[in-house]
Amino acid sequence: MKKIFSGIQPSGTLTLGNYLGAMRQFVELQNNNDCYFCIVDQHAITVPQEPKELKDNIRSLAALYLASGIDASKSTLFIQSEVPAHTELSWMLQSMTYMGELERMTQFKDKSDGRDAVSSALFTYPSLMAADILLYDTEVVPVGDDQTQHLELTRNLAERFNNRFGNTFVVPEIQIPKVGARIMSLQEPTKKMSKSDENLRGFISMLDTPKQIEKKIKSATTDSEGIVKFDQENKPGISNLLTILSSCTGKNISELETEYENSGYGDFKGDVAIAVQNLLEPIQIRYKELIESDELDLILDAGAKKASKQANVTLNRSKEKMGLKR
Ligand code: ATP
Ligand code: LTN
Repeated sequence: MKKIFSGIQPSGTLTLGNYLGAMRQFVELQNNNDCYFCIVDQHAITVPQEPKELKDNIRSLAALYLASGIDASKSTLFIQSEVPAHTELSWMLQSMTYMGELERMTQFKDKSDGRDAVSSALFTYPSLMAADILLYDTEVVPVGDDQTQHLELTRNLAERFNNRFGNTFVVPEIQIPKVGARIMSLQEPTKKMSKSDENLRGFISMLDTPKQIEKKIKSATTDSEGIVKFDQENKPGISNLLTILSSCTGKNISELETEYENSGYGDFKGDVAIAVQNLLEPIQIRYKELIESDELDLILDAGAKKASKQANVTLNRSKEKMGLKR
């Protein structure tokens, strides 16, 4: 039984990438581990958010966690801003994070690129993420592979704190899925699929209708070779669709290459669309029941209470070590 922590930003409706890269692992892990899953709303506000939309996205993400199979009797589901220990520890960790480390973060570079006004919170985002993880004595962090650099910084901060002030934090390990760790944009398959992409045809939202799913997959960028083969460098579009089909069906890529040896891209894309529709349909049905229910609020209240209790123990321990307590 291991301590697991992960977070997802309520910055839009979750994509197929979020589900295959992160959420699906969470559901498996909760059966034999002590899991904390967080709606990281304070990370979402590092870029501008419209208040009404943010509120809706927080609720929608909570419902999607549950609809995807997170079971509140097994896992602790909560909202980051309802547990103040996260920002408190984040400040302490910022005092030990170097500017140079933050400047090297590729997510910061990607998200600040082209913006006129970049918030200081976007820059210090990784220290808050480290606090999220370290507060729960987390041993394993299941994420997509875009989070590798942030996890490395978290490990460095935990070790730096332990070396300077004595053993305080558990140094966490990253866990990345074998297939689906980086689902790419359907329109620009060299870029990761992202829920905040301005090109709406680039991502499949978990709440897209079957028609929308079909349309987006049918219009996905491919190549002119006409052969269904995995070759990330020369055929990024087809390789991405093969990864999606493999993740949705459980068949491995070479099996699929053989299956589609004599098929055109049209038939292949049709089957990818059906596989995605089949995967998302039951989740969407449960989502519709949950989104209006009071059950959702009860689960989030209980989650914040349980998370606070655990987080405050670690926060007090780290304050004591730093000399912040009387
Ligand atoms: P945004 O686009 O707003 O930056 P995001 O979708 O990239 O958001 P999160 O919502 O915080 O980021 O991601 C939640 C989880 O989903 C993380 O574990 C992340 O690694 C994973 N993830 C995000 N995008 C993908 C993707 N394209 N493929 C696989 N996993 C992904
Ligand atoms: N940075 C992550 C979201 C995130 C997270 C976390 C993931 C915030 N805190 C703690 C794992 C553990 C992202 O952008 N995907």
